[in-house]
Amino acid sequence: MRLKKNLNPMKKLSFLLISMFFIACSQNNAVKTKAELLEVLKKTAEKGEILYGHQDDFFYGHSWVGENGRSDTKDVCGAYPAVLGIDLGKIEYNSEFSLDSVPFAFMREKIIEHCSRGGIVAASWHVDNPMTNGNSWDIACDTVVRAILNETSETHAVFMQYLKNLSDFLLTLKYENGENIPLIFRPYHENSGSWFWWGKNFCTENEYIALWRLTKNYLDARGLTNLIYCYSPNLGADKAEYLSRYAGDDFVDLLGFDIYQFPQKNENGEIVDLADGVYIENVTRSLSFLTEIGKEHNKPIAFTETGCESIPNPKWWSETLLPAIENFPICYVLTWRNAHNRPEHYYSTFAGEQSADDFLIFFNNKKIRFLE
Ligand code: BMA
Repeated sequence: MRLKKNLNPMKKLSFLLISMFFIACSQNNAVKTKAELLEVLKKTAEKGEILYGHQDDFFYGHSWVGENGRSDTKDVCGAYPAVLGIDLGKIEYNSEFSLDSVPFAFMREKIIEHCSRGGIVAASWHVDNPMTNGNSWDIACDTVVRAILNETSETHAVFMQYLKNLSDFLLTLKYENGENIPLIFRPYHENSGSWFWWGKNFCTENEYIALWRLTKNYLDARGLTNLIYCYSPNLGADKAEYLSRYAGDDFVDLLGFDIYQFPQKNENGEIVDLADGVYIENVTRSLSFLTEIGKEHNKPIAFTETGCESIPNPKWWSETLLPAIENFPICYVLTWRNAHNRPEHYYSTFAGEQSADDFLIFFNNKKIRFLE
């Protein structure tokens, strides 16, 4: 910082003090501990507010990649999302790039920047299959979780190395003062479906729970006590199904749901039914019983992933998403990523996109909060 030469010493001193005060205030926005982050999530819901989140928002967008400071969300409404979704897939090999080609060094930089400004990060982990070396979607074998739990197996050894590499990365996410950044960690998601190797048809309830506990115990032992563990099955039938693979109140801090909208298409790939009604019904039914579970277990709740690919309804934000969520005490809603290399694969708006004007209605709704 350079001080103006013509200021007298007293003025210089007050200028310095005022600047230090503002710098301190801006750093004070940062959420410092796990307890503080939990409090922020709970308070947000109590105030009737919902934080907006977007996956990979700072890393790339619909038609750009790796531009420092850019965000599809900000391009449209002038603000960054409050919650940055990230995915740690491929960190298990200590790779340079994530499964969606994000350099982990850039990811780290953006996480630190976002959290230092008071933002929140929610991390999913599309971890590869430790038995087959296939990806998360490799479901050829239905004994992967069992093998991980068998301490004498090769798969167990491989998976423990995956956890080590994951934790090595997480341990580098620190504020300038060296303290670990509190993060939402959302592993083994959509487990009530059967498309990931940890899915419902590929492990028993007890095996899934044991995998979850093994993970938390390992990360705790590595000093990662700053993580908010988020359990997020896919669209659910009822409370009993939701809780059947719940690892317990000591192992989970935040309860979530992933629910997407799938328009019906004809044989030519044309949409014949947007399925807005089915989506709203699915979301309201699931969030209703999630609200009850949250109260019963004294845990905050969130809508951890959602969207409708290519947003075919230009009024989706105000006429579909908002009515589906506005009456529930969810602390955040997160829309999935806008891929830069698959033109149809986007779940949030971007400059020039057909729902951009409607997104502004959503943005201006006083319940929905962005990074301030
Ligand atoms: C899926 C798709 C994939 C992506 C994965 C992990 O839903 O978006 O293209 O690799 O999530 O981010």
